[in-house]
Amino acid sequence: MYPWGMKKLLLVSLFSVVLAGQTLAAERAFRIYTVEINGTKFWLPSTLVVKKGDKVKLEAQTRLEGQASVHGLTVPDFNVREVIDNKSKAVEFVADKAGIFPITCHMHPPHVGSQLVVLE
Ligand SMILES: [Cu+2]
Repeated sequence: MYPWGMKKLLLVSLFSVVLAGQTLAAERAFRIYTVEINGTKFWLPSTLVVKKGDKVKLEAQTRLEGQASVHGLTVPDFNVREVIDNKSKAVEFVADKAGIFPITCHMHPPHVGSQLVVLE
């Protein structure tokens, strides 16, 4: 019922509307360090903010000496569980759900490391 040119135009328009509704996933890279201040260890920066669907690339390293230099980097909601020492280690995952998620140390449970904020 539509001429071929009109059908093509309709298809292109429809495709554009679908694409405009999508937020393209990006790659978010962070360099994070464990530091200790007055006996409390935590990750810096303490809050990482990304968008849902982003690939999160962390370069994690502790800035502590000797035995105390080894800590866990755990983001249970994204199945991340790594042991980090004072050499840089790459950790990658896709933030496929929105919310506020704790980042902790699985080796020393009382640590409250930091948080990942995934925006919708
Ligand atoms: Cu720890």
